Amino acid sequence: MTTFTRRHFLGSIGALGAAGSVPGVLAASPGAAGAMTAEIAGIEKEAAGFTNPLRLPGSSGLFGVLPVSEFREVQVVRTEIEVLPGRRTPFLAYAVESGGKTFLNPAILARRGDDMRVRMTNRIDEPTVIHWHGLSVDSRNDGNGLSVVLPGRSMDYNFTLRDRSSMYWYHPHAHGFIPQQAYHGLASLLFVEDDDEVALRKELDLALGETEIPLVLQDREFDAQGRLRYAPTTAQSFGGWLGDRLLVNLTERPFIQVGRRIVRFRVLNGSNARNYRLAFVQGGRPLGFFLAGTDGGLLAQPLRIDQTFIAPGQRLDVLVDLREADPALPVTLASLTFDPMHNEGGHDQGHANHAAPTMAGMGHGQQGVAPAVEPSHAMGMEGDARALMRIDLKQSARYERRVPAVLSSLPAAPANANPPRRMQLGHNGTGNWTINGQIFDPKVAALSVQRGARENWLIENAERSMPHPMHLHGFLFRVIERLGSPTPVRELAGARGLLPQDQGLIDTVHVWPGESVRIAIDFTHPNVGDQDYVFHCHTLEHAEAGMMLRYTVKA
Ligand SMILES: [Cu+2]
Repeated sequence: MTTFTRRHFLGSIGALGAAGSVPGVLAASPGAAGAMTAEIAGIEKEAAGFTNPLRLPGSSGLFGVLPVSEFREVQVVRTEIEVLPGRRTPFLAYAVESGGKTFLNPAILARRGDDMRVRMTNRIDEPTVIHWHGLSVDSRNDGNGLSVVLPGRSMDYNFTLRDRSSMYWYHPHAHGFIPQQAYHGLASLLFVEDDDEVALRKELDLALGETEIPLVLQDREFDAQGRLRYAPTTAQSFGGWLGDRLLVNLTERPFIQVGRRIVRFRVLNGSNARNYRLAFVQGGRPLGFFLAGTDGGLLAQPLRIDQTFIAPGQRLDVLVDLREADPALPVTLASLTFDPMHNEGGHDQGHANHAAPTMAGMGHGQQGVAPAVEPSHAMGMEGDARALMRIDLKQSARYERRVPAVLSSLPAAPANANPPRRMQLGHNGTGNWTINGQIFDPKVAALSVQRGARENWLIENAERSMPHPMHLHGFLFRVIERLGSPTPVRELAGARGLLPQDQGLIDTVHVWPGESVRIAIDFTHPNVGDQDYVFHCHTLEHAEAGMMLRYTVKA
């Protein structure tokens, strides 16, 4: 760790940005640039030792690519896989047999308009259910946990994939079991493709698994036998569980080899609680890149940025032009230093004191939540500068493509003068997170909205709180404005306080301590009858500790 603070870094970014549409870029100062160089040099040194080839989606096995039309059954099973080299790790997985091959956690491929018709059978000893994260489906198929599948039982999913092209994902959603089951392996990707998607792949000559690479970011802790360790203390059940090892596609310390061309990375933060500040770095400085899409698909235009946060549940679609890189050096995908703003214990907001040993404990100084410092988490602190993956550059065929100026026809966020519905995020001081003062009760619909209504919601996070990535089931939405953002967030923001991801259609919005974020939701859908969904924090431990509400869309 360097002593370098986020302000130094933030003061120095943006000097490398090419396009003019970057929100919040600031002029570099020479002193800050030196500190940034030192931080990034440390990250690159860490990445130089990475020796494990990145796990990529293949034609079978773990993350095997599987067209949605080629399977009708998925089983939730206990199995073993090799996560750390030479070790067998007990693991939970979605298992599919198709065409004589076995898939674990298949990367499902669909065309917009395709049907998902699959029977899920629960072969583990706990209730579970699959939630199709980001898809707009009726509440039964959403798998929101209001009904679950008991051990030995099955559930049939049957719906049409109506959403825009994007990388969605699927994971368990049985309340009481979500963080453990997701942590032990239940999560994978679902790609929906439409004409915009096909056009982009053609324009940039992209191939999934080769020049278009999904990256699932997760943090995990292992015991001496190579088993996943998930044993949150009371404080961690409230604050969130952080693993000390960073995995990309279940590969620790990974590297890949790619040509000097435009490479597309489709990034999912599949961690329970960890946030990342993503950047591509080389030679002590960040390389700029293009944000092409968010949770709900492509932006209207690519946005040139140097870095962005990604919170649990969120996805980013990025284009990196490696012709801008020095061919003699590797590029590193990094998570840069940031203040995780865990302010729930009342220490001063805005101090980047993540290196203090109490930061991993969470809840310190707060009545009813015991402080807990896990020495084994010393390397697992959120906000530390870390290397995620090394990207080695190789000679490649002549490549002269350019990032297109227009990606999609995503309309601007709808204006709405109606007074917003307020969603106040907080906690009760005794270990539960709350929305509007309420702890989640699955039996109670905390609010109802009318089908077809267009609403603004104002999500207000308390000053003494933690960042909360708030996920809405059933509908994607747009961000209208951010107010009261803490300094390091505001420094990345453009007009109306909006961050780069706020330019897209999203299903999960990150709300920092002290922030009020206004979102616009269109509750139009084709489903008949009342529909019940949930709205919750995607820090999985926060949702389990109460930060979820049930809502009804009235027919
Ligand atoms: Cu939260």
